[in-house]
Amino acid sequence: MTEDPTELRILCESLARSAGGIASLGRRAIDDRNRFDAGTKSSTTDVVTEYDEAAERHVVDAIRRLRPGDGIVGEEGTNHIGDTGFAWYIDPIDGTTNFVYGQPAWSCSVAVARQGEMVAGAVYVPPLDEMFSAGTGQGATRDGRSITASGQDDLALALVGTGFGYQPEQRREQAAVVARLIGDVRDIRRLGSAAVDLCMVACGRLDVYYERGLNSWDAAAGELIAREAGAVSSVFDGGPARPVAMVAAARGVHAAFLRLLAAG
Ligand code: LIP
Repeated sequence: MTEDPTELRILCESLARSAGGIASLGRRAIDDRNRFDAGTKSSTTDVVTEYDEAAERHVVDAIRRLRPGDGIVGEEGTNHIGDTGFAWYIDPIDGTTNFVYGQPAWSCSVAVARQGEMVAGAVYVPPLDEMFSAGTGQGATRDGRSITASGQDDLALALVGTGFGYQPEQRREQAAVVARLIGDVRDIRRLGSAAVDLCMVACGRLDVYYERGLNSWDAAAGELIAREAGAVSSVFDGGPARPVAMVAAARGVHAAFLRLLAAG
């Protein structure tokens, strides 16, 4: 089995695109029925559909067929321990609330790590028909064309993305942070998909993204794409990026944003 980041990146793109095809069929079915059926997970607002599950099954089956022995972690319950040193992170539909409501910010995210370090990842955004991807040391692309994070160096002019968890008290605390930041930046956007947010930073459509409480699968591909596009990623106090307290920002505003975040 290949260990080449370029070949792994191509496989990530293929798997993300195939997940997007399954999800898009579901989106059209929801439109045709003019209603959605969804289960819930961590709270009554944390929804999951048959399309999340079908897309994850498709990706997992492909990985197990093509790369037997690799580990696999998926949002909808997949958790295969591998013995090859490679592990895959699958978010079959990131932004499921947007997906069921027909809002545009939802995506299919596939990433692969080697010995715990992400080496390739892809985020496909079906409503935009845009494929973001990166490989370690290869830079990042949107539809095969190189992308870079913004050159923004004035925090007061930075467009900042964020998101909220599914527990009411956590959301109130997160909203209080937004209320504290909003007067010191250009504006705030809550797109609804961490993977999309991170890709927006990667191509300069956002200058900063931050969010507490993500899962590995939400951020695995998007953080690599943002970093390979020249953004700086970290946790809120500046340490190495982790989903629990994710920040990805244009290099010119990253340090200033961390100071603003800490000032509360
Ligand atoms: C979503 C994240 C998003 C967050 C949402 C939700 P999901 O993931 O991508 O950033 O703000 O609350 O957690 O649950 O739609 O896959």
